[in-house]
Amino acid sequence: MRTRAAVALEAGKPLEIMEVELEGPKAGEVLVEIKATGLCHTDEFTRSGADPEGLFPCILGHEGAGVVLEVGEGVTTLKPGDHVIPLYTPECRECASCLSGKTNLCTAIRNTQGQGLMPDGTTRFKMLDGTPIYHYMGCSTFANHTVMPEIALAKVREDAPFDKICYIGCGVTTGIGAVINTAGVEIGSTAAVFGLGGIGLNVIQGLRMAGCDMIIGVDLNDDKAEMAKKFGMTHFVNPSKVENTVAEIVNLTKRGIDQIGGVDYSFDATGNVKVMRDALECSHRGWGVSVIIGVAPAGAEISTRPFQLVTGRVWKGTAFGGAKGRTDVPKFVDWYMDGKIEIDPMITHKLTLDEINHGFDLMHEGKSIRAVVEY
Ligand code: NAD
Ligand code: AHE
Ligand code: ZN
Repeated sequence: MRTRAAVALEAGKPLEIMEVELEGPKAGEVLVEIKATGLCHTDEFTRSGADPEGLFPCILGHEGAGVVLEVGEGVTTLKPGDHVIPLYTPECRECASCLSGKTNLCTAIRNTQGQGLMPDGTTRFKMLDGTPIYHYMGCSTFANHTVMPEIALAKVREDAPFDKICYIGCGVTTGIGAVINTAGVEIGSTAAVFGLGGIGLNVIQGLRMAGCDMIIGVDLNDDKAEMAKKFGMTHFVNPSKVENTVAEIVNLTKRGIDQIGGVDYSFDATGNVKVMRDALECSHRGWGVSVIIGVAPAGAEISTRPFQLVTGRVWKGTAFGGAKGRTDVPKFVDWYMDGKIEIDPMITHKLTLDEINHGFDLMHEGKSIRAVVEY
């Protein structure tokens, strides 16, 4: 069939909207009509050329929601008409990682997914001249139709609006999951969140749900503070306006007769390795846990004095908020529909597919939290 897509032809170039060829689903695969997709900073990371795994031409997008149109041979858990959220972290429930119960990082199709291919080693997308187009994070939601493995689709309730729940496909689950699954934040904790964008705001929302007493938001852009306050931020630090961000956070959190400051939990949602270091070092001696969410460009490395860890701080990372996609994503959708989590105010812009490059401009200008393309 033919479908419309925003194609990344080359790193660093605007996406080009065009008709592409899409082959139908093979065994174990599903054809999905994408109804809406969010623009995550990770899409921009790859579009820009900063992603060591970036392949071109490709169809980006990994934060979508849609409807099953057709299923391939052997597909048993989905049928045409089902509403689904694509999963860049699938859940096969059979690989060593899934069976370990210790990680959400299913390894069933990771190798081919990282090569921009379907599990059989081929692509379903082609340009009209026959040039193959790579898949992206196994999802490619910047196309009106896509083909996905059955294990990479979460079936969700049918009364949930696509233009809101698409955000559960990455940002919402990543931010809230980082708090609940990865950090395991307890009631009464103190926390610092670096980067108050589409991910950081969801970390803040997760911290409020977990019953945090103090939530310190950190961002270079003062305009991000207003929305963060609405989601539960209690204090704001702009690193460009203080001499030392770590000292500022430590001072805000001094307690006890020793007056040793530091947050119980910190989160990096910027992708900047210097910020990751600050996030670790502002966490409390003896027990502070710092979680890396941000994705850093090719070649970037983190560093700190080992003494920071010797003295009890723990440095962790999280992908998709530690969520097991097929099991947990339907629950996130229920939480949204039951009013337990908020999504609507974070979707600051709605665009058509033709306007998608404007969505990346808004991201660069710091004007959007989430721009969502509706097909
Ligand atoms: P975003 O662009 O919406 O937000 C980033 C925020 O960080 C902005 O508000 C920006 O002003 C702020 N910022 C940038 N540099 C800063 C600095 N030096 N100090 C303080 N604040 C700074 O991006 P997003 O969609 O929220 O994504 C955030 C990061 O999380 C990206 O690196 C993205 O690739 C990554 N991410 C990771 C996962 C995962 O599973 N680990 C999932 C989604 C996104
Ligand atoms: N391709 C990059 C790494 C990108 C990355 O870390 N992706 C996250 C999801 S970001 C969603 O917005 C992830 O899930 N990683 C686990 C995985 O297996 O990809 C690089 O540096 O090579
Ligand atoms: Zn994302």
